[in-house]
Amino acid sequence: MSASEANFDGLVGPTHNYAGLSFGNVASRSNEKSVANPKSAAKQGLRKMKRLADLGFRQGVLPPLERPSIRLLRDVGFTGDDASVIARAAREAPELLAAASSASAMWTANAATVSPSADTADGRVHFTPANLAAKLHRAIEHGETRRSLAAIFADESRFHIHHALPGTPALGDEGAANHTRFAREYGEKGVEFFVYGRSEYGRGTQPQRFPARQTLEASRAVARLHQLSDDVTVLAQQSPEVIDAGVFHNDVIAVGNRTTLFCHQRAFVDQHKVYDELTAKLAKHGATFTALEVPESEVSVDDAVSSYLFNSQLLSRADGTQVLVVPQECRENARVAAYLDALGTRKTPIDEVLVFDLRESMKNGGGPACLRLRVVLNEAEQAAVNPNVWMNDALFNKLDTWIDTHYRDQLASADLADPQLLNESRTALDELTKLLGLGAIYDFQR
Ligand code: SUG
Repeated sequence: MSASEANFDGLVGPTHNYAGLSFGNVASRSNEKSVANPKSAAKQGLRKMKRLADLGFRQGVLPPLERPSIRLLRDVGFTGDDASVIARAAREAPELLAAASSASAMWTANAATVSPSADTADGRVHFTPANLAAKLHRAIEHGETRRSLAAIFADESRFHIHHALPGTPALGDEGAANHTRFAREYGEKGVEFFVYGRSEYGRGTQPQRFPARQTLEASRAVARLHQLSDDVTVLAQQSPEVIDAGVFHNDVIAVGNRTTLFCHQRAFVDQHKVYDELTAKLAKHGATFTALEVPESEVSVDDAVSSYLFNSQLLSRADGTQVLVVPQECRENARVAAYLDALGTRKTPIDEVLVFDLRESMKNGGGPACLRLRVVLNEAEQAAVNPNVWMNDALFNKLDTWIDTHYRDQLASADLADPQLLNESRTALDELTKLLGLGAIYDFQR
């Protein structure tokens, strides 16, 4: 059956701020405590969705989570009414209040790992929400994420939404940011490529400076849950030295689409063996694998980390040509800009480059690819998705007005102590769930 890839972008939530919560993510740490602009952050993300939808790409939206998370603050011992909980947390544990307030669910590449029905033994689309066990502010996402996925992909005969893996270091899972799916056509059986940073029980090298968030054991568990056979699964280890250079997810150094892998020369351990395995397994499904590898001599790993060249979206147009969606930081790095300009003169699988302003998200280490969850859907599956989440002129206008109504222009770290932020956020989310027809997905609505 014919299928296409839909991208579901996370709508930036009203509490978007810079709290320096992600050790190992260079941008997050270096922008700690700078003043954020939630309204422009949300609009930048929304404009990306709209422009890609206008270009004919299938585009959906995923709602933000309830933040600040009063549940987290109560779980760590703050009591009283909601305003007292926030006031005490602000006084006694501002770092926990910051974790409870992060709008990090916007980076939906970390929401879940998704396997298309063409690859799974039971012929359903499988989703495993990521436990995001490496960081407190992210480890509190998966329960709510699961509820919103279940509200959007509700038909259990077509969609299987698993529970997150146990949230423990041995099973640290960061979702689709460390997963790429290759196939000749989206609707055909393909190869799912899982990239991990370390193994809990195996031997092997580990980064020394920054944490490896994804384990081999977690990747294997997700492949098992999704009923993927060996002939559709390839596992590879991310180079520990690039994790130490700030590549905290594989999607900061590699992106794939259909039969193309666009990546840096230093992305993986035993990189050529990885290509060989992808080539051999894809050949079994009639597909010819191509790696477009960028050498260190043209773009260094540091350039890749600061520009987010590989945190791009590689999208197929209807005629089969491919578009690379990059953040504007790629134009501001001379070597990366030169590489992108040279693409036009070389024979590569990338036919066009589109540049987006995603500055607000980028300052927290989230580029175009972080902001989207890819879901390959055949026609029947597309028809089973909640229709209200598809981006079009009407939804764009509604969301644009909704952002204008509910979002602050600025948010500084001190503002997280303001109990009014919780009320504003709840009012906004309540209206959003009605607008998207999602039912009661938040705790405060129950
Ligand atoms: O998990 N940043 C996110 C960025 C996630 C990017 N996602 C992908 N590469 N797919 C993270 O590190 C920063 C929040 C702060 O510091 O306020 C943060 O969570």
